[in-house]
Amino acid sequence: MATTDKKKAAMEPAAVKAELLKLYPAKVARKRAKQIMINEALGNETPEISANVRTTPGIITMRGCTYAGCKGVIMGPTRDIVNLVHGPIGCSFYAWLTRRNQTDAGVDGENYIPYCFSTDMQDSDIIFGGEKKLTAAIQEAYDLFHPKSIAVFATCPVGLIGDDIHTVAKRMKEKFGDCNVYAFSCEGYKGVSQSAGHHIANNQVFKHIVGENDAEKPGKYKINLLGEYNIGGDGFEIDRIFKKCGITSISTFSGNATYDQFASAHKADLNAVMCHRSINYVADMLETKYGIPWIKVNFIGADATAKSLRKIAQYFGDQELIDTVEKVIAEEMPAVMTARTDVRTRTEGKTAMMFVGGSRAHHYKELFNEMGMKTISAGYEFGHRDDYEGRQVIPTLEVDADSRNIEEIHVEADPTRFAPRKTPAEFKALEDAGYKFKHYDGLAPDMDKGTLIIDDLNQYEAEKLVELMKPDIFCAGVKEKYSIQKLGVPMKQLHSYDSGGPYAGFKGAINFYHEIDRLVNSRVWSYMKAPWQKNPELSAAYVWE
Ligand code: CFM
Repeated sequence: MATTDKKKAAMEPAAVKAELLKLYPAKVARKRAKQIMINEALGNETPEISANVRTTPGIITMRGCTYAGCKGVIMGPTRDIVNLVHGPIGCSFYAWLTRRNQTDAGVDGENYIPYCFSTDMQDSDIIFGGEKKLTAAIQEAYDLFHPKSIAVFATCPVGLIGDDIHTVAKRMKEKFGDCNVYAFSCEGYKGVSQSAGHHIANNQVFKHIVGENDAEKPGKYKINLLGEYNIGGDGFEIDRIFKKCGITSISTFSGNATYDQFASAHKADLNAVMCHRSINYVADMLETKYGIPWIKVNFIGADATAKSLRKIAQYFGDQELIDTVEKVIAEEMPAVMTARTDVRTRTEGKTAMMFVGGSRAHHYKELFNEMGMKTISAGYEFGHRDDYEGRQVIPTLEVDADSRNIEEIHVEADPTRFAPRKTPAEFKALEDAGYKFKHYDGLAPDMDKGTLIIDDLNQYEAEKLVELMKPDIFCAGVKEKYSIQKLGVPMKQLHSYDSGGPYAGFKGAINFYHEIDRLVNSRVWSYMKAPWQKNPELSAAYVWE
């Protein structure tokens, strides 16, 4: 086994790529070839990758749909908004808590996340129209809960039959007077992946909620945390750290978020962006309309957490905050280092592969680095080229029919509420000191030379990759979990965290070190014998043998 492993590890990336493409028809192979990139250059010379393009029909993609991105990802994690799905019950069921967003009902006690709200469309609604049913469902939710807000989500059939969900929402909002009702045209087919759903959600949240509450918010260092969804309690750990540092989080988009937090988001002085893919639209719009600058942060990885906290402190430039942040880092790091030093004796040099969403494949590389582990192949399900190559490619991105399908809303500076957060001289001083606003380099420059970066990896390629390169751990989602484990390789879900977590911040890093250590060093895989290995009368072999 040892010699085979060595041979696999030595396999040239070009040869691996050729193997992945070998069985495809010529046309499909040509298309996939552009989405499989050998990371040959670093920095701005990153080779180009094809991303955010349609999956070839017939390929078992890891992607989700546009509705998943809008309802499941962006609005699902909020706690006091009734998220009502207009569609068949299956769509509702699959967007109901499967993503493990955590919420804390807080003092007001309002928390709708355990509920599944659906119009439960039937055949007759598809034939005769579902607007009446939707109106009744909104009324029922209002009568039962009197929420501050009701959000309506369109599933595929709604778009196909042409229910006018926006007019229904508008009428109900006017009727209630004390409940903001709005709708999302996020039919599953609207875009090539869940990424389109993020954009649709961001637009509506900005149009219908942000800026609705002008009351001043207390706090000295006020920020919004954008693109943090509180999976497995990540957001709670980040909130704990912010609190210790004296940083006030006005709103998180959207883990454990409330309607009022969204409505007050324009009161913050800085936007810290975690997941660039899902939320950079809101960051841009908040800057244009209200003058709030944004920076990229990452709270996955203890070192990355420290770096992000320092970046926030540097922005405010206040010595008191800078000192508190240093004090917090000094307090938190010893426990992190004890755990890290311990696991590194067993994890150093091990290899990982990660194929997750649109940002985690990058963020989690930090945690593996801290453990001395090497990421040999990574990619996104639905990242855009800027998430791979950096934001400098945005002006060159092709606008195709699929992207045109999503409304681009035009945002201007608010005539009364726009306020620059710093003077031009202060901005210049920060930039001269190397501070970067509105900046993201993407995954590729962080990956080693010669590693494989693959967009929209599919079931077949995932198994092939594992067979060819035999990583010590593979990270993706539940759809991949068991097929990979059957190949004898431990699999960690980086969407749902396999019910574990948090992995963000300092405490999260310690959790992650311990879990990954157990997974990559477990002997359970060596006990996994196939029937032909136990019975000499059977003859067969694993593909990689
Ligand atoms: Fe952003 Fe996310 Fe992700 Fe994402 Fe997602 Fe997710 Fe993800 Mo699953 S918003 S892009 S659409 S970090 S649900 S919390 S884990 S695919 S990498």
